[in-house]
Amino acid sequence: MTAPHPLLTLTEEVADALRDGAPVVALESTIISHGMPYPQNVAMATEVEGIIRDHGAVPATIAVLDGRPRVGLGADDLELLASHGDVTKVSVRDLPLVVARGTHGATTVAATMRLASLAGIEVFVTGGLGGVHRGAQQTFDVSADLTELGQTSVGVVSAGVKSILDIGLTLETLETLGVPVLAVGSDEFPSFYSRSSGHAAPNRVDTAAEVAAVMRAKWDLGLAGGVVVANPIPEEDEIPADEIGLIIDQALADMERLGIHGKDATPYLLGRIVEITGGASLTANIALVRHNARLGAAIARELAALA
Ligand code: PSU
Ligand code: MN
Repeated sequence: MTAPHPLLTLTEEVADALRDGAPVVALESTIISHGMPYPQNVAMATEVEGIIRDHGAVPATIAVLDGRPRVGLGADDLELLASHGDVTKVSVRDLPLVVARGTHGATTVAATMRLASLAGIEVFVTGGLGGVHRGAQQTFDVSADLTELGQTSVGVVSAGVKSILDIGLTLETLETLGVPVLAVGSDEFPSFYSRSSGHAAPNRVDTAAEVAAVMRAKWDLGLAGGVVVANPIPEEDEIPADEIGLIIDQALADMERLGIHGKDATPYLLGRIVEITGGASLTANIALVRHNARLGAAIARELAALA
């Protein structure tokens, strides 16, 4: 591979793995700093790195620390991201700001994809993707995660799209952007807390090898951009769609009443849903990330075997 970008700092472990063509899995940091409460967030981040190692890949959690984009973090870094009050939520448009100012940033799916790609990492595991927000016809609130999926060549493993978003419009936008959407072991596109969403999956796959083959074929064809791998939450961990639906409606109504919008919308909604469910949504969220980590490591191994 070519040398990673000079502005990036890779750990030796990640740099060695990439040089050797060994499996590497990127992880985001907004989920740590703005997606879950402390201390469950740092426990989740640490555990997920362990799961990826146990499944034969090297984890590379990505964030900006003191203005430096970092690929691969240590325990102190994860603790800082989880507990420090002053970590900016960084999507692609925010990257230049935190780098120029020398501050800390937790990267979203979009910014993590971009930094992973600059480092030469092809597989990225997260919980949920950003997408087209409900009411986007008025607010224009469409996550930059979708823009990035349209142009940056990384496969992203998630549990689908939460129904705080408009799932149908999100799937339409992914189609427009030329992004393959693969649901794993399901004919339905999953909705994060629930296995169902009421939307058919654009494509079904049943193995990590199939996912890796689609990713390789896309990029071998010269088609830049991501692949969405939607991995339904395990049955024993899911919150039924009708149950979580009412809670999401309440959280959305609370957000509207408080006038919260823009980049604060997703973090507010996630926090409010944890509050209303008395922590049950957090338990489900952690379970699905674990499940995604196992799949992501398997996909990275299959990709490495194809090379
Ligand atoms: N969904 C989650 N947890 C998260 C996020 C989404 O269940 O932490 C984060 C991800 O980092 C995602 C970001 O990229 O929110 C999307 O934010 P926005 O809608 O502002 O683009
Ligand atoms: Mn937004």
